[in-house]
Formats: sequence, structure tokens, C-alpha cells
Amino acid sequence: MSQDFLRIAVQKSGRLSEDSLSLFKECGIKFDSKAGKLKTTASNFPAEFLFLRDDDIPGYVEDGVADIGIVGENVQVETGRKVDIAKKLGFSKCRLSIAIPRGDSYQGVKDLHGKSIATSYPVILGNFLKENEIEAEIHEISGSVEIAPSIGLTHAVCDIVSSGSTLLANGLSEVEVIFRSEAVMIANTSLSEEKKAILSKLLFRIQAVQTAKNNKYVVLNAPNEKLDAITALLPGMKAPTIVPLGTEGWSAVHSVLSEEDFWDKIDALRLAGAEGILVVPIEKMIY
Ligand code: PRT
Ligand code: ZN
Repeated sequence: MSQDFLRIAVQKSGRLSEDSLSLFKECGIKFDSKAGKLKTTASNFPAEFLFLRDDDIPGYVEDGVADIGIVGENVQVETGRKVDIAKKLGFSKCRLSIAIPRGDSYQGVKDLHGKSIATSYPVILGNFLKENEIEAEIHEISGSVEIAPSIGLTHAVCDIVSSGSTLLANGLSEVEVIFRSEAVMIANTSLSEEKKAILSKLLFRIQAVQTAKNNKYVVLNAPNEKLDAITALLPGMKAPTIVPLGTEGWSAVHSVLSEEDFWDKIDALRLAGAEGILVVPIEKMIY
């Protein structure tokens, strides 16, 4: 019997491509990702990659042409395809926002009543307007949404924003955030047991990569009389490792710090008497 494999759909070229491919590589999966390829097989993991337009990925995953795929949640929700969300991936974060010409008055969502809004996301925008009981005209266009007000096409736009510089450059100001998005791994809803087993192996590796990215390995020196105060600040995976130093009365403390409150913790450690603090990135972290 030939071994089962997972067919993975990733964006061919665009904002999701690089991070998607890096993620699989960080999971130790080796494959040829030369530009222009439409399909490739991993050499050390039961997986095959398909390189596609992001808009097509939810449909392929729903139909089972691909078993899993990576897309922005915005695309997943807009296409309305029935798939499972296997994992949020934390990259390609952005928001879908309504923006109006700078200087136009805006008191609240009710001001959108009777207005026209250009967007490539008619479904998500439609849901937002319905929830807020606003009657506005949705003008669907596939690209360059931001110029719609300046050419007299619509009163407002609803588009993806990340830094906000595109809105700024087009004289628009963001007035409502209607959806927040990040890259997600989607999966077909009826995977075979064999494919589910491969997916769970992949998700385990992704978890280890993500946890490692959110943590740093810290080594510091501490005078023994201050060890209690210092170790109280450090969680570690179980408890910090404490090793006596060659210098009498001093110890080295090894621990793991979360990226979230990293600088606050470093400041507190210095105040508590820690010296020679080394911070090292972690490649994989498995509990
Ligand atoms: O060719 P294909 O169809 O595969 O790709 P695409 O052109 O449809 O999508 P792509 O590669 O542009 O984006 C893929 C996904 O990345 C999106 O579906 C979002 O989930 C996510 N993402 C994250 C973004 C942005 N950030 C983003 N800034 N998608 C688009 N933009 C655009 C936005 O449309 C606007 O024109 O960037 C501009 C705004 O950026 P700022 O930084 O100026 O605010
Ligand atoms: Zn697209």
C-alpha cells in the first residue's frame, strides 16, 4: 500500500507566500520551492505542495483537491467555503476597515446610511452593514479600491489595512474596523484518519515553532543571597536551572522568558541584582 500524504495549498506569490514557506521549513520539511513551480513534493515528510492564487485555496480545500491550505481569514470568510480552521498562524495580520475622505464628517456608523462603499469584500461588508442596520450601496471592485472616492465612484471604501499608509496616501481616514484577520491553516472537513494523523504531526511541529518564537532563553549571573528574589521573577519551563559559578558566592541562572513582558522582566531582574544577562533565541520548544 502506498503511503498516504497531505496535499497542502499555499499562495503562489503574494503576501502570504514567504511566511507560509518559512513555516514549513522551520518545521523541518524539505521541498523545492523554486519560483514558477506549481507543485512539489516534500522529500522528508508525507506532503505535497500546490502553489495557487489565495482566493482559490478555500474552494480547493472544501472540495478536497487540497487537504489543507494557508489563507488570510478575510479570504476564508469572504469565500464562505466550509472548511475547518486547524490553526491560527500569527502572520499577515491586517484589518478590514471602512475609510472616508479625510475631512468628511463622521460621528458614527449611522453616517454610512445611504452612502456608497467600494470594496473587494462584499460579503464581510454586507454582514457588517446588516448587523448595524445600515442601508448603503456596496460597489464591488477587484482592485485599487482606495481611489474610488477621489474619482467620484463612491463615498467611502472598505479595504484591507495594515500600516495605514495606503489610506493616508489616498487622502482617506479609517473610521470603522469591521474585521481583524491573520493567516490561518484551513483543513478539509472530512480528512481520512491517515491524513488526520499527518496533520496532527504537522500541527505539533508548528506549535513548537510558534512557542519558541514567543520565548527567549535567558542566562544570567546572580549573587547567591539574591537568588530567591531573582528566581521568583523567572518561571522557566518547570523551574529555573541554577548552576554554581567558578566565583565563590555566585550562581548562573538559566530560564525561559516570554516575549510579551520580556523588557519588564529584564528591568526587574537587573533591579533584583542580576548581572551578565545573556538572551538567546530558541529554535524549537516542546513541552
Ligand atoms: O495573487 P493572489 O490572489 O494570490 O494574492 P492577492 O493579491 O489577492 O493577495 P495579497 O498577496 O496582496 O494578500 C494576501 C493576504 O495577505 C490578504 O488576503 C490578507 O489576509 C493579508 N494582508 C496583510 C494584506 C495586507 N496585509 C495588505 N496590506 N493584504 C492586502 N494588503 C493591501 C491592501 O489591500 C491595501 O491595498 O495593502 C494595502 C494596504 O496596506 P497598508 O500597509 O498601506 O495599510
Ligand atoms: Zn487574491
